[in-house]
Amino acid sequence: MKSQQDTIYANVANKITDFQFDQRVAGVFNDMIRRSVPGYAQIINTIGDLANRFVTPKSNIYDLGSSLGSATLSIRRQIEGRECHIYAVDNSQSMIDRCTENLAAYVSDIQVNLLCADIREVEIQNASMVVLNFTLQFLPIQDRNSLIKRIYDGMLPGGILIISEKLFFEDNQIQQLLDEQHLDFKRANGYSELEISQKRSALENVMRPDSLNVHQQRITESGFSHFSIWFQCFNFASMVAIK
Ligand code: GEK
Repeated sequence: MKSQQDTIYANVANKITDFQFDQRVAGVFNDMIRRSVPGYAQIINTIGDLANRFVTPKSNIYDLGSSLGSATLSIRRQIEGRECHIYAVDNSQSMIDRCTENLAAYVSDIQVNLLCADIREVEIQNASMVVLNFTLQFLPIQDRNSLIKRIYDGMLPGGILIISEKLFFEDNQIQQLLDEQHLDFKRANGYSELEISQKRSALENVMRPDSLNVHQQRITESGFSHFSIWFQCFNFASMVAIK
């Protein structure tokens, strides 16, 4: 996949506007997410491994907030021959356009339906796997419970939901420590203090992390039988829930 280096916040901006998944972001997204999210490559690979374990023949898989299709590609490689449909959904047309190119670059017998739509409006049915890889944190907080409940209702028994998120920690000292460690990760990946602080301001109103407790409660109340965090690096985590 072609991806330019992310320099979006490299120069002083007169005014920092809210972060948007527009054409500029889609063009540098692979570089941006790998340099900003600790463990991203590991999580993408593991999503493929989990697909191999959990996806059942003739079922549906949903990649909600699919961006450039990294999770979809990882899943598709593992489930050849199972006659499944993958639905990759994103409400950014720029992401969908680039994702279409990425998917077309590889041959597969698995059909991927790319939908430019709001994940709150997509019907989930016959699903053996649903992925929310760093997407739930961008939804308004009041819409999160109903989305998880709808996902649960559309899943097959034994199906798996993967939720990866930046986490918020109620313990202030831990919150500060893990936040600093994350900033060090970004610095080590070449982001300047200016880039880090301008991006932070842009995300302030757009991305609102929940705590692990809030995630667990939401998952349990929606009816899932099993829940665990399976990956954590600093304040980034990936969780699994099984119906
Ligand atoms: C990956 N999962 O590479 N409806 C549809 N899409 C949305 C919505 C919504 N309501 N809100 C946000 N998005 C990907 C990475 S990025 C995470 C996911 C990040 C989309 C948004 O357009 C963007 O493409 C994606 O969710 C979030 O595995 O940038 O930190």
